[in-house]
Amino acid sequence: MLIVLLSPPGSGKGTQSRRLVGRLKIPHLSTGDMLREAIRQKTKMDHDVADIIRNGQLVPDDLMVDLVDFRLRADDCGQGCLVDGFPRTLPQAQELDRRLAGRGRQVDLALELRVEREELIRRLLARSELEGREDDGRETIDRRMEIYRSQTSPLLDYYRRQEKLFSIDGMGSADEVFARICQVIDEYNATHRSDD
Ligand code: B4P
Repeated sequence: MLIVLLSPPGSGKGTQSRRLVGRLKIPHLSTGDMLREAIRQKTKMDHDVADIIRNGQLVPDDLMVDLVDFRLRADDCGQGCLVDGFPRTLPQAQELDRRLAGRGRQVDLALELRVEREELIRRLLARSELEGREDDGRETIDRRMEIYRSQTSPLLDYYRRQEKLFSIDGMGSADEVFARICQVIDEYNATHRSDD
């Protein structure tokens, strides 16, 4: 099962993905983690990714698509993958679909975690205290939220039109949110097994 997780910064993408892959036994592909790791390893890239992330902007689409596509072609993703934080723009989603279709594959499910803006800000500021992530400062959070609104949220309609979108209440404790996600996935699996 190929799942994409689309949600605003601070909505719990990383938190829930780590739990979900333990249950589904599929790899977790977090583009944020991949980029941070590339920065740590000083991997040579065509763009100053560290600067882009520090400023809360989006890394260019061509780089992101190549990075994800390369990872998805690995053997361990053959039975599926949970892609967290990608796609983030319409061109990323369209190119992902095009490349997957070329291999007879597709995105099965797109999950959205819905969290109120004040709570998103609260979580990111709390993480900033704990982990000191450079993109969790107040001004950068606002920029990331605006980029989510203008560039990523149109993807909700893109997947809704394909009847793949499931929106989940992301408020409450991480355990509560996880239980809701599991319910959606269990229902999806039950329906799809009975379609076979
Ligand atoms: P990400 O790493 O994806 O950053 P994020 O949106 O903040 O999500 P993350 O998974 O880290 O946080 P979560 O909501 O789980 O991206 C970072 C940057 O990389 C982007 O800004 C961009 O520059 C670049 N990038 C990544 N993908 C890209 C793409 N496809 N195209 C272009 N650029 C890309 O958690 C946040 C906090 O909330 C945590 O501290 C967590 O503990 C807490 N939390 C979670 N759930 C909670 C709950 N239920 N209750 C209380 N706290 C909770």
